Amino acid sequence: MPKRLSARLKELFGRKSGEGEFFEELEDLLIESDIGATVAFEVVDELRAEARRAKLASREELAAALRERLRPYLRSVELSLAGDRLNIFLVLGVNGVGKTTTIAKLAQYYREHGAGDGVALAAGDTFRAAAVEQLTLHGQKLGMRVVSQASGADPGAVIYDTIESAKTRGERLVLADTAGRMHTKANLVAELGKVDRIVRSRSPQSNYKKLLVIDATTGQNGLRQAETFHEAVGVDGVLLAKYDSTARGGILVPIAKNLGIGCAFLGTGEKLHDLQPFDPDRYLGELVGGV
Ligand SMILES: Nc1nc2c(ncn2[C@@H]2O[C@H](COP(=O)(O)OP(=O)(O)OP(=O)(O)O)[C@@H](O)[C@H]2O)c(=O)[nH]1
Ligand SMILES: [Mg+2]
Repeated sequence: MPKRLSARLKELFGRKSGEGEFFEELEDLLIESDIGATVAFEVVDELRAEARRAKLASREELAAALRERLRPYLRSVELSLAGDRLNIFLVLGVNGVGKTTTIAKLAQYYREHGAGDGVALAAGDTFRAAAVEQLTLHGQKLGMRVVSQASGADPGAVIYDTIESAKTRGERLVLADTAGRMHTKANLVAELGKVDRIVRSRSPQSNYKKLLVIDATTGQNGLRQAETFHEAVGVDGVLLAKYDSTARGGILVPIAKNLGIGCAFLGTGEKLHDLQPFDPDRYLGELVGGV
């Protein structure tokens, strides 16, 4: 795996390079980390001016200034459970980004943060053959209820069933899986619109959130995915999965800047506890490092 941005910044800051060269390289590194060219240019211009004005000299000062400059571009979303009504989180995203795994992690997280065992998992991916099995297995491990129908069933019907039974049982949270649909296929996006309409019309009082899983290793394409899903159904928050497997991870910046969507969680591995609520300062501390 290529080196993380923080490691490369450390190298750059430690090298004796001329001012012009230094800031150019800094721009390149920021762009390579997925934060987007516009933000990289803006931030480095500001930093260059600030370094001259305030005579920032030490690496620590420059790194702190860089973190401070990037901070306004980050947005976090807190996903706490409403206490007085059913919470419904619909988990979206293209193939293989980590939706089903993330659902299991969310189930574990909310078990410890307000829902107890009152969590139901909806096997809304009726498209891929092994998807129901995969979620059922997670449900067994977690000791949580999974609602499913046969492969090929209408995902809207599965999610509707889950919501109705959760209401009857007084459960707190429904976590609904969906098929990994390619964001270029208009018909699949339309199907998602149908699921969305069903949830909104059948459960208008609920705390309903649509969460988009983005794979941190996919680079700028993540922004395109977010645009497509946001346009199709509206996205309330991003979950950045596989953050442990990438040297980049800056894609949250253009997603927040261009679409105004904040990040709710980082996925940091394949295990149930590998999920962190998103903390922008901690994230910047890791991304940029202290140098
Ligand atoms: N390293 C790492 N791997 C992850 C993370 N989240 C998911 N994965 C892995 O990514 C792979 C795909 O995960 P799934 O949860 O099946 O992805 P999905 O989006 O449900 O896939 P489809 O249903 O096929 O669209 C699995 O091997 C997971 O273990 C993460 O945060 N870190
Ligand atoms: Mg899946």
